[in-house]
Amino acid sequence: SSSDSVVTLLDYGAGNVRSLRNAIRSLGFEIKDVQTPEDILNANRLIFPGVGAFAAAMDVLNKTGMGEALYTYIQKDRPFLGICLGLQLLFESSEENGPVNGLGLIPGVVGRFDSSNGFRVPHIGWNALDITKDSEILDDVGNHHVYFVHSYRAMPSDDNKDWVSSTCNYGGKFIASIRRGNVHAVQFHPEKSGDVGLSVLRRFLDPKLNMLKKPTEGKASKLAKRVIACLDVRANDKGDLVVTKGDQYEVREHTKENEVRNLGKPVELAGQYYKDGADEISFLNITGFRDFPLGDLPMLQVLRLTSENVFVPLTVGGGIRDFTDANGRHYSSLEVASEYFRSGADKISVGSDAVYAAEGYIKTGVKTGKSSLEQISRVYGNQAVVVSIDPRRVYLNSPQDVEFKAIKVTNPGPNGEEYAWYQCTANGGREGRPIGAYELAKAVEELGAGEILLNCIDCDGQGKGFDIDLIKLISDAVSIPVIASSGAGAAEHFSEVFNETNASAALAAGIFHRKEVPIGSVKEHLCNEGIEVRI
Ligand code: 1PR
Repeated sequence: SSSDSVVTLLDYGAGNVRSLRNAIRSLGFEIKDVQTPEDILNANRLIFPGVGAFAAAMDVLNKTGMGEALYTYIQKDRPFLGICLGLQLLFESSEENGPVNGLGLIPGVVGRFDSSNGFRVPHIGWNALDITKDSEILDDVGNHHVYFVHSYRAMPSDDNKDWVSSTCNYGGKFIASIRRGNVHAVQFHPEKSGDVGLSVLRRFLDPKLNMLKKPTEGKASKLAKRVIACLDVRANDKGDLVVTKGDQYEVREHTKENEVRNLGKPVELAGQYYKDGADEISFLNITGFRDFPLGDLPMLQVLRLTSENVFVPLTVGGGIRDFTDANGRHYSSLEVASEYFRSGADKISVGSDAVYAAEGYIKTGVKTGKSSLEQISRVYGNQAVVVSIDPRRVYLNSPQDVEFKAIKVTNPGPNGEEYAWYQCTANGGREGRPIGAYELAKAVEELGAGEILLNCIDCDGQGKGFDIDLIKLISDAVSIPVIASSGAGAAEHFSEVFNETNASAALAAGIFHRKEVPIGSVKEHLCNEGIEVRI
């Protein structure tokens, strides 16, 4: 193969680079992995997808001599594309676990987003950019949205204005991309930004495309509300992995055979939803609480195959916990999560184990550092850790009837009860726990969750709309993004949840699987209602 079709990749092994590899391959390029600092100096084009925490990344770069090689390579104006942390590391320093020195090529300090004025941190989701300078690789971006996921950012200033090629607004302007000569870096994830993201990679990989000049323009948007398709996955009685869907979490047909409802094949459906415009796809292995996921290799295979063709974020949940197998081999929840990340997941979702961790934390007030949430967020960052809450509504005559947070409900209960609390469950709704959704949400935010997937067993599969009371309660209680889930039955339910609560995203399963309302119609409806979405 000609050297033009080879790109060098600097992957120091700290996270999921599988999607980027898949994206590069899907564009017809081959990857050469950096093994030594010389490989950097000898590269024709180099991509540096920074993953993990700033300090840890700098540590590796310094210890291996890669940092010095990178510095020289970029100083010589060799073709370079940094992604996410790969942009941040070019700056002088970062406040992330620091201050920690960066490569010092670009003036400025990388700081944390300020969540005090209602902006949720991490910044997760789709934004359009203010393109301020001709940057070639952004030429197809225009007013399209691209996908961000980060808690830290660099800000534009007089000192770095020669570098900045686009900015974005999230509680203040931050740098979305830089460009000087052959050196490019982007804060967003092109490998997770659908077709538009692939075009950014393509233009970097094949500079001949840039001779076909187009005017570059783009106007920054608000953070778009996300529409997420969810696939509940489990083995049916024949042992095949199927997408299933419950009614209030009951996934078996009401027939004599009592078979598991089968709504399609996971990889196929995920591919379809990507084409239909889903902003994100979640897989929940709903029997993960009883089957050990690393024993459940088909799920890893589903992720591997899906990530070959799906270039939006993938979340996977089910069974993430410490585990000892039949042979006495112990696996930490971090090992389980790592296997999911390696197989193509961008985020993992923890259900039952988060309930136990939150209960323990509330009881003792002590963070042990040992819970799955703490372990995984320490290594992969809290933007990679979702907590899935499975609450059930319990009506009350008076909020004083329980020790948990109760609210006045919009629709009174069957006996005229005016209040309710939302009791958390574990093991897919099978086990009611002594903790409310409100208490759980606040506790897991402190333990390292970066996002909450908020289900509601009462509404699941009913198609009557989201539980607005619950979603309002939780999205006002935390400063991390909340995904509203359970009950979508019409496009109007999506605008309702975004107009009436502070949810950042809305997730649905049944209406998409049954092809009642396509994702495109949901987006169109939201757009007509004046709600920012990625089209
Ligand atoms: O506890 O860490 O092993 O994780 C198990 C995961 O599996 C949890 O995230 C839990 O929500 C999920 N789960 C367990 N049992 C079921 C079940 O249905 N029997 N599914 C289940 C949860 C709920 C939503 C669903 C929405 C939207 N599924 O994900 O997709 O309610 O549905 P709709 O739009 O059709 O109303 P752990």
